[in-house]
Amino acid sequence: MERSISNKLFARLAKQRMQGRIIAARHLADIQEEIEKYHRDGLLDEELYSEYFRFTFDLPENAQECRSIIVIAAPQPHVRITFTWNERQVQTVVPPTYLHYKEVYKEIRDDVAATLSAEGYHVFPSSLPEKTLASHSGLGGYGKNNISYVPGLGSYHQLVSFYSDLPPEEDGWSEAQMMEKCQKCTTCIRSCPTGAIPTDRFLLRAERCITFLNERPGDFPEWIDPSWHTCLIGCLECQRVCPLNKEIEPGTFEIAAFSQEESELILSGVALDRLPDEMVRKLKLADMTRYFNVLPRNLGVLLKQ
Ligand code: B12
Ligand code: SF4
Ligand code: SF4
Repeated sequence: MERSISNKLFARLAKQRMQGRIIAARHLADIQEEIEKYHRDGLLDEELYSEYFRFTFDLPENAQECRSIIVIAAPQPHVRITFTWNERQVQTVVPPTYLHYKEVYKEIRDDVAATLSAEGYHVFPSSLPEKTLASHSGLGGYGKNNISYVPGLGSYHQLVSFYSDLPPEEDGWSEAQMMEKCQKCTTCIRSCPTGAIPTDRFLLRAERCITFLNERPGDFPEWIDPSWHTCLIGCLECQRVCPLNKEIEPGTFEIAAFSQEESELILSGVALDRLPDEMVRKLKLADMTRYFNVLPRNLGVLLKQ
């Protein structure tokens, strides 16, 4: 029997350990209502909402024929960057999904577009809440840490989504599920240094998450203990301790090493275009030029611990 187009697509993605699902585009309104309801009820921090939640729930103008939303999970590695500091080799970690975030998205989009165009269909960019898509499509379940878990990939994956004119074979929509393992587990709640994972509700207190605080410039708030900041950018604590990630081996890329002199230059806050070419090359390799404005602060906290 001939395989359906979506089966062909997902079989192709599976060769790169990716998994995907398709939802009927008519659920766009459900997704919008889900997010907007949390906002109306005052459960989403205003600063975070305006900075980060740049979702668009209208179909793009050239994509009015869209009939489906495709969501894909792609496994991602940890990145290790070493800095020499006072004769010590300080190894810092950048959690999965930071490395080549945009390039990963583009590669998957091009791959999906090529597969679908051979069948006469197209993909269009979307700007949607991707964990919400992953959970309602059945691709993944939520951990209590509000992160999406996919069988075989754990939480160490990047989510990407697109609209498509490919008609969905099924509706593809189901209730969001919490992972079974979470029923009797509170490990992430206990490991979260800031209390961002609540016990009185499911929704993360994202404004307390270290990631929110160390991705943006400025001084850390006074209530933050510097020792809570353990990654060069972002935070791994609630994923690192999670039993659902125990068997998952995302791989660690050793990307770059910086000498004492180079580390000092970063800490000095010098502008990116004033750095030696070799340093810029290494920062690009580690995809850290995007976060160069917060590196002096973030690295400083790690080196001075
Ligand atoms: C804003 C944002 C952030 C903010 C806010 C996070 C948040 N939880 O809202 C900050 C900066 C803090 C952040 C941090 C991180 N982020 Co972020 N972030 C996003 C972004 C842009 C939107 C997230 C979002 O939709 N928030 C809105 C809230 C309302 O949705 P939600 O968190 O899914 O919450 C749902 C549940 O609570 C559910 N719910 C409510 N009650 C109940 C009850 C039950 C029983 C159930 C089952 C569900 C449920 O309803 C809510 C709405 O659907 C997405 C990219 C994208 N376009 O989606 C990446 C994204 C979520 N981030 C990602 C990552 C990797 C991270 C970090 C792990 C990075 C790091 N290592 O530091 C941390 C994780 C922190 C954490 N514990 O969540 C990945 C997640 C991949 C994955 N495996 O899940 C995404 C999808 C980026 C990507 N394309 O891959 N992030
Ligand atoms: S640590 Fe425990 S409660 Fe938290 S996400 Fe993992 S299994 Fe669920
Ligand atoms: S990423 Fe860190 S700060 Fe954010 S919820 Fe997880 S453990 Fe807490």
